[in-house]
Amino acid sequence: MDKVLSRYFTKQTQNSLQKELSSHKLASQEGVAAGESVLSPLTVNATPKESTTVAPQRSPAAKDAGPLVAAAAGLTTLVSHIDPRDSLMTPDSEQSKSPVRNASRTDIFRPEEDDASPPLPQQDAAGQGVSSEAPAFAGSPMGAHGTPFYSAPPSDGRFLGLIDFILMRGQHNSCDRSFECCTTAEQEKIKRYFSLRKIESLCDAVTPLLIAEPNILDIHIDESETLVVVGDIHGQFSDMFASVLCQQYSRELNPNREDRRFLFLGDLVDRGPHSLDVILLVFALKVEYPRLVYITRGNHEESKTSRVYGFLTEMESKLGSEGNAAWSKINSVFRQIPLCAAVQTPHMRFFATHGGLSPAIHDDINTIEELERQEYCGKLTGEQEDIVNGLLWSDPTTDTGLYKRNPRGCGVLFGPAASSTFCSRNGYNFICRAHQVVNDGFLWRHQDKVVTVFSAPNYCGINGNLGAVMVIEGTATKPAFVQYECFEDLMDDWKPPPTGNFPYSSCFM
Ligand SMILES: [Mn+2]
Repeated sequence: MDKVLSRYFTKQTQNSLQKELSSHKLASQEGVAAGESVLSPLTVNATPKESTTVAPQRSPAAKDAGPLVAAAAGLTTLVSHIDPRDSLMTPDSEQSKSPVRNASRTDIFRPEEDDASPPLPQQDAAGQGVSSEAPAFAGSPMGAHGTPFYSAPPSDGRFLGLIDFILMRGQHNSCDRSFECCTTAEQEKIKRYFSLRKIESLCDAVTPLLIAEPNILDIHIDESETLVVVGDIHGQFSDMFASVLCQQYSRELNPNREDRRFLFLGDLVDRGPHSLDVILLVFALKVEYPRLVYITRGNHEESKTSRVYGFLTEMESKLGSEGNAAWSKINSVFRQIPLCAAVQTPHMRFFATHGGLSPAIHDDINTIEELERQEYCGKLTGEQEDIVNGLLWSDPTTDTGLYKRNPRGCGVLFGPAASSTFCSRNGYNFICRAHQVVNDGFLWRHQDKVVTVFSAPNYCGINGNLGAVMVIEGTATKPAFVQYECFEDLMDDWKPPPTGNFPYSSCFM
């Protein structure tokens, strides 16, 4: 365990993680021991416990099943090969119906000397460094490095440099590098972008965009578009960069090379080592491309949770004396994040949220639309609080038809009848949610009325699960899923490609 933790997490987070894993185990035991009759379905504890779902360890056979193929051209191709024989779970009838599409992705690294450009954006006379970024990077978050992340024009322009900086950290896999080991140029960028002033500027830019969005995002995908639905990331920036955002990098595969749209279902922060990179990148993409990037709130986008499960510690570690203020500022943005989404394509319509349902919704989405989401954990009525708790914390079950107490201590367990009734009354084909580790990265339940998507592979470095994203193409009649292994595990065998032979100019197409 120690070996896994030391490889996977920065030293600063290892101690807190060890503590958390211990309490995790306790929470799980308590959940099993607690009688259902102790609490009514809507009773919540003041201090909700975290997930009690822990997947079994990955078998050696399954780990070996993720081959790393070094192509002769020097381009490294990582293929997530999912063989049914390597399945970690006993196949059940629901799971076997899942439409599976194995992932194939192109490695997106480029050689280190690539770091010589782009030039640092120049600060203006007042030291604001804001307006001057736009011209240098306008329309090209990747700057001189290659194709822009999005071909669409940016809405603001001030945060293209930040996007470029964080993408470069992913590209060079440099997040784990200590500050002292970075080059002077890298150190300057870290000080510049991971500063309270920059974070406040970004938060002030993203907040009005989020406030303007309704509690239930109304997302329409037309025939030519593709929506990538992303479950929990939990600070696993390497996996988000290499296996989630590659859905956009590989857009040459899309019809008409359309930009792919993303819907993040929350739990971007906590637990993993790089919540700061993850949240700043998603916020910056939201500001610059508001129609291409959407976020719904998870139970970790909440100060009482992110204070305890790693994000605050990470912020204080990385920003020093500014860490607490920056963490507070980001948490003030969290309060404005929409609660769920209704996604409509020409061929399907589904409801998406982080956790799930609540009996307080009464199968009427008007109850969700009417509440003041920024007042969650404070001024909402008890009934409204239960609605948000359900959306952020609930889990599906087959132990009951409708609802029962959730051993997490917050939200509820909702059964097949609850899912079916909610979908039929509101015209949804299914519910997509995140919030639980599942071995294959996705799992259909409730006769295909509920799908769980979890995008953090080998969660916490110990779960051995695959990650997955749900890909909704405008022409498709059913969702597809791209699965992937943990990037850090694959990196154990990764060797940098020979300098000069690496065809990096095409890697971001
Ligand atoms: Mn969650």
